[in-house]
Amino acid sequence: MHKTAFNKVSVIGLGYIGLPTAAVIASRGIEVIGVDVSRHAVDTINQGKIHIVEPDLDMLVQSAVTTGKLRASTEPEAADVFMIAVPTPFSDGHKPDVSYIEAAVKAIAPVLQKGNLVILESTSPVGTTEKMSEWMSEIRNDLKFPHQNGEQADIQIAHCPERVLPGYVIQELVSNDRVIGGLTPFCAEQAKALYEVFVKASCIITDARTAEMAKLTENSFRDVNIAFANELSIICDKLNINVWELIKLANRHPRVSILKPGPGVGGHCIAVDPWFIVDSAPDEAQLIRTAREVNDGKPEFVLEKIRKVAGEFKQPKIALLGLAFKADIDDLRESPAVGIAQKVIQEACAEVLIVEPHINELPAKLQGDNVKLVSLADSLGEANIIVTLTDHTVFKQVKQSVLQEKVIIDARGIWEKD
Ligand code: SAJ
Repeated sequence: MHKTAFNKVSVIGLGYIGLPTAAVIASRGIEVIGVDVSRHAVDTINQGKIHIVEPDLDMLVQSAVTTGKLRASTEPEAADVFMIAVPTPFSDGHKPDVSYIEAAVKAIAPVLQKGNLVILESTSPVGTTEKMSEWMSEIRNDLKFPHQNGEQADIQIAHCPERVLPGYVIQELVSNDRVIGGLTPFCAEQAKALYEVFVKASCIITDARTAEMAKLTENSFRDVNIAFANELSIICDKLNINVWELIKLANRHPRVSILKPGPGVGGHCIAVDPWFIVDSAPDEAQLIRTAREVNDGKPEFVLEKIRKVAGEFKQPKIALLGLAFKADIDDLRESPAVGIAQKVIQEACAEVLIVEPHINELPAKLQGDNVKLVSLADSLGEANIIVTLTDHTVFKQVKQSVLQEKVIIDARGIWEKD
């Protein structure tokens, strides 16, 4: 057994998880080298700047780069620890796509040395950590890996799923408990020692498969609960009941805590991860699959409302407030708001004014003759129909008097009276 030193940590993938993790570890005085395939990301970070929006991350990266503790590169190099934080999307038919993990693992394999620790942070289908061990052993048959050699392995491998909430990443990286699953108990112990360098909460050890499933379970739990709220909103619409008031009243029960309905579930996590469970157990995961379908169906419900209202105007001008998948971030990934906007534009049922304070230009798929990106003030002045798709704080601050003459579809319930 080779105890791992933590003098140099390499973080593979400098996105929403990898970059904050790299910067936090560097802030503890450890040398960190961040690796990403994007030249733009690498160059931006090496200038002490960031290519994503996340509160407080800019300051942290700037100080880590200035003190020389963090630098970025497009090429992996030798280190004591490798942390993999690359995307795990799904491909057609909601099949998990672990090709980015495979590519990352194959890229680091040539620089691995005896005693190294490799940690998978990316949310992954059950069995991926074992596969990582196999992929690396195919390239490095001079080294012993845990899937073949157990505690006698030269390389330790563990899964520690990231579980930080976008918008609160810096805080939650330090304050959230971590679940650490090793391919062997020694792998888990080594990974735990690393996380204890920067995590203030508990680091709990288990095996890799349970850690993989724990992460998928957390996000599926949330998806199922959001689906409940979304289904309620559709039922209430049919029964002519204000769902927001209903939820507020039901939540006064000491054991009821219903989440918020919305225009659907977005982001790269909750809208994706439950499918990994469905893929592993298609016949058994019935509730989890249905929840996904309910949430994926919600944008069409909002669209139907928009079409109906637009049909009542001679010259409908619709303001769509928000494209990001949730409040106060710039992330448009898997955003139901983007899908809704795209359909409204394509169907050309109105002139469309999009308000998204966190972007400077509309994504290509939302460009067209009948659409423009405008300020909140302009949209409120010009539009006759206003649809809330993201609950950004600035939208919540709009004075009710400004909305009086407008038709409102408040899919986020941001203007509901308390
Ligand atoms: N949403 C609702 N109603 C709600 C709560 C959320 O419609 O009551 C929507 C949001 O608007 C958004 C989507 O759900 O479109 C997901 O947002 P979120 O805030 O629930 O979660 P994410 O995707 O930003 O982050 C989740 C977190 N997981 C859990 O809370 C269990 C986070 O801790 C994970 O680290 C992250 O997924 C991840 O990376 O897996």
